[in-house]
Amino acid sequence: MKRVAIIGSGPSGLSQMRAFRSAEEKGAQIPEIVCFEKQSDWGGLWNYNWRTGMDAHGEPVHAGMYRNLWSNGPKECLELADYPFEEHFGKPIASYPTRPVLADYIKGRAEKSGIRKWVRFNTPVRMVTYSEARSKFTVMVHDRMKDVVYSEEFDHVVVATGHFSIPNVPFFEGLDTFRGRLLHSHDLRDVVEFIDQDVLVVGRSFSAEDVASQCYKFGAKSITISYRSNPVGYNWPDNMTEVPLLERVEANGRTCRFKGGFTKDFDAIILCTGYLHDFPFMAEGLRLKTENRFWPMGLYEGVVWESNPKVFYLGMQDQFYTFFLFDAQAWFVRDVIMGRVVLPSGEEMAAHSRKWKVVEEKTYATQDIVQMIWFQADYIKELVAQTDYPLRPDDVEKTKQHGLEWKLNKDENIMGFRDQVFRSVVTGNMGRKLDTPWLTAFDDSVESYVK
Ligand code: FAD
Ligand code: NA7
Repeated sequence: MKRVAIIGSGPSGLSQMRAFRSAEEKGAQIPEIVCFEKQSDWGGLWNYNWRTGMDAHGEPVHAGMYRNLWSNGPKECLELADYPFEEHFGKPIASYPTRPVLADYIKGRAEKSGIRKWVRFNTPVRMVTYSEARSKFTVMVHDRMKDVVYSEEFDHVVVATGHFSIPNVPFFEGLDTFRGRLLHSHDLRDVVEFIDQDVLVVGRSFSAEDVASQCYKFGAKSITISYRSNPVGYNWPDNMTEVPLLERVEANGRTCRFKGGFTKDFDAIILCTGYLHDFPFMAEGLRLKTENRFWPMGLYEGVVWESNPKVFYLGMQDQFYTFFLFDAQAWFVRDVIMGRVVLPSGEEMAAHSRKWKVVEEKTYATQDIVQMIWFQADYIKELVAQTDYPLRPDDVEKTKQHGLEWKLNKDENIMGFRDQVFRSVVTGNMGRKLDTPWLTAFDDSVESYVK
């Protein structure tokens, strides 16, 4: 029987296991599945971890979500097609769930699927190599509970380790002399430490936007967002402002100088400068090397490692869509492994990827997030059309409207967009309006959100 190694049991790894389980439930003979997970539970980034730096075993802490993080996109753009939110919570809920609510939801489907037996927790993967002669992968892992390093052979490897956990930390002149609190957003756990403080947020993407908004919500004195390329551009409240890129921290260890000459003193600097795609456990030749893009190169249909199509990467794209994007990918990967989808030749795969890349680059050139969302929707449509994933291309098409509305809502009120609700393309039902608007809701528990 074929053996498949899945590395990581975050949302992507769970999607992969669910895809195989779903085939099995329909009577198919599936390969043997082994999932290696370095954390002690599944859920990936959605597990809140009070630790920063190293975990209890001395492994880099994977999860970088903070208290009171709410989804930054509508749940109707991530709902798992075979497990609606209504099934999990027993009633409609609002459209921008908190971190604990989303963690509970993804774990709910995994538990229901009975796949825990496939996962070896506390087991980081150290190295994956391929033998042409044997047509097998050797996966070397470290069982941290027994403190034993061992290797096993597999026919396929699915890398689902995410790409938002190794911080990208640029240096700015004088940063090493800064006397306030200095951190990357990966190490942020609670913004209450910034109440009444002057906070500098460096970066202009999703993390910068959300961390800055959280600081405002919880009562920072002022928030300054420093952008490299363009301002984020929302209609920010009065004590929030955008300035060009940080140039240096002055010798007094407090004053920051920005391009164009603006200066201001800060109590804290939060680097929201993104993450690195980093897969040190993949042997050279199997290792994806890319920036955070909607179309990373080298992956046919965004998942098949073109240089060795027995290796797959899940969720490696920049993400507007998430959980059902991972499902769409996982169903496709499953069908390739099970021989239901036949891959074209290497040249054809590369040509197909280049075609998508051209469209992606044109889309980037517009600098229009809605165009990027629609690009990602088109990609998902192409994937689901090739498998029996319950979400159909027409359903995905409908979510494009959600993406557009999401952007318009943010343009209208960046501190109020999370109060809006959307219609599920899975159940056809509207989300339930929030009792307490996001701006004044300080309890992110499942009980409070779902009540
Ligand atoms: P991850 O969730 O990163 O899971 C990867 C898993 O692999 C982890 O469990 C990890 O422990 C394991 N792993 C890593 N290395 C190894 C190894 N060597 N061996 C074994 N196991 C390993 N998405 C949204 O939809 N909405 C949001 O609001 C949202 N907010 C976000 C906020 C932050 C701060 C961040 C960082 C991301 C956010 N995301 C959000 C995006 C997020 O990437 C996805 O929702 C999702 O978690 C990606 O799933 P994944 O399984 O691909 O990766
Ligand atoms: P992103 O989306 O990859 O964005 C990274 C940001 O960091 C982006 O604005 C970059 O600027 C900025 N950046 C990167 N390097 C630098 C340097 N050297 N100087 C200044 N600015 C820099 O990561 P996020 O953390 O925002 O989002 C990742 C996930 O976390 C996402 O799924 C969210 O939902 C939460 P640029 O725009 O390229 O000029």
